[in-house]
Amino acid sequence: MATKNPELPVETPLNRRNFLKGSAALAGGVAAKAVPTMALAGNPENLPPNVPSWSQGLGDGVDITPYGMPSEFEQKVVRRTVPWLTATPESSVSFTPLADVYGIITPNGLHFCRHHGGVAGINSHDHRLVIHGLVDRELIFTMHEVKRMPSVSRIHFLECAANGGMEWRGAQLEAVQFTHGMISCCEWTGVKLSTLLDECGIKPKAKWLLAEGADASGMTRSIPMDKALDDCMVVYAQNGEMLRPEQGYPLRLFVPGWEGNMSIKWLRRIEVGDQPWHTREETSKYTDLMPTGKARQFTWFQECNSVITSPSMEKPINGKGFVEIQGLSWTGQGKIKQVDVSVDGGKNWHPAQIDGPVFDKALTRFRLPWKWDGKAALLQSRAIDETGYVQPNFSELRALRGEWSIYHNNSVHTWKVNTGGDVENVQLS
Ligand SMILES: Nc1nc2c(c(=O)[nH]1)N[C@H]1C(S)=C(S)[C@@H](COP(=O)(O)O)O[C@H]1N2
Ligand SMILES: [Mo]
Repeated sequence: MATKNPELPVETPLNRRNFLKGSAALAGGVAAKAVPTMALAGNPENLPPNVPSWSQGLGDGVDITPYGMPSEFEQKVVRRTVPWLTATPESSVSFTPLADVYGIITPNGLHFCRHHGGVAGINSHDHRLVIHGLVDRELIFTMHEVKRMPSVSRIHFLECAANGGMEWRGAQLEAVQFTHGMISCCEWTGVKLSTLLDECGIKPKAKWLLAEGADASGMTRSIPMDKALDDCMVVYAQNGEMLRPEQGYPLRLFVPGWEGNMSIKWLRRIEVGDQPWHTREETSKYTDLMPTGKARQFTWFQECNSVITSPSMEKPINGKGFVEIQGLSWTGQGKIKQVDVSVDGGKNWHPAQIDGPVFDKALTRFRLPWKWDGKAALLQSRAIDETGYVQPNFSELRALRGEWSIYHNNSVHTWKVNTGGDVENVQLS
């Protein structure tokens, strides 16, 4: 599905009076609240007590969809792009529809994409991983050889360092898909990088790795050896199937909790060295411009962050009464410990319920039951991770970092609920 910027799936708030009128008519005057809201949008011929069209004949056989697709009625749940953001789609980003995913696992077809030179269309039989440099044995692995090695499967988020980056200087984008959708979370399967390095034998002087992709951008990143041996993986599968081409098929580096750009896709080469390639001109890195005019570098891990995904601009409130506030939280430094939610712009905080099990460096869903009284409200979430770090608000973050960064915006985010139930992206001073 190569849909570009289809209309956002906004659920229009229901008019309360129509709701009551409609349900009474359909239910023949029986208790209005017993009729589900969805019924109002439906074709009366398919509604009780009629037999709907899909019950009147046989459906498709088991052989119709060898590889299954989502329901045709979910066509608006897709990745989207912001056309003005970049000059070309080959060096750009698409966003995960965070308001329309459930639980903590991102379906493979909805994983955000960030490419610098387009998707490399690799034939896995011809793909090789070369490991060389400060090693006892320089080795070339086929995919078959990589898959023969002891494997691990782990659930981790992957987040672009630029997630939220367009909001540094003010509220700008009109969907949670765009304010926070450069994050996804999958079960990744592959070989621990330490297992591969053991196979080659690293020399005592080895302190850094260079990872290189086989795409047209030939993207490279330097990884410190401590991290490489700690929890990095060379993965070939995501959520139970081989990686999607967009995610680096057939092989990618996965650096848990760190900036997405270090998780080199279409991984073809690892060079072992004694110093970072950052210091050499041929390799780029991401830096954060500070108010002083100096830049921070080696800002590798993704700070503790969270966002409310419903209500949100895509999920306005349908009338007064019960609303479950829901959202996602994450931290590159371990596990989420607590998430607080405010409905009054941060004056009062309420501890949210955390959906377990909570995984290390993984999306963590939170919920808070709320009764909306129909008045304007300012919704916020604030995550705390197991190191005790508390997600900052914008004034705290700007005091530290200014507002000229592109990367690492992990500020508390605010949604303003208006009296009609629609939601706006705002920033509190
Ligand atoms: N070879 C290669 N690896 C790459 C990139 C790329 O363009 N080429 N983009 C990086 C960036 S900036 C990010 S955020 C992640 C995005 O991974 P995804 O497209 O699977 O979401 O891949 C990283 N690895
Ligand atoms: Mo990125």
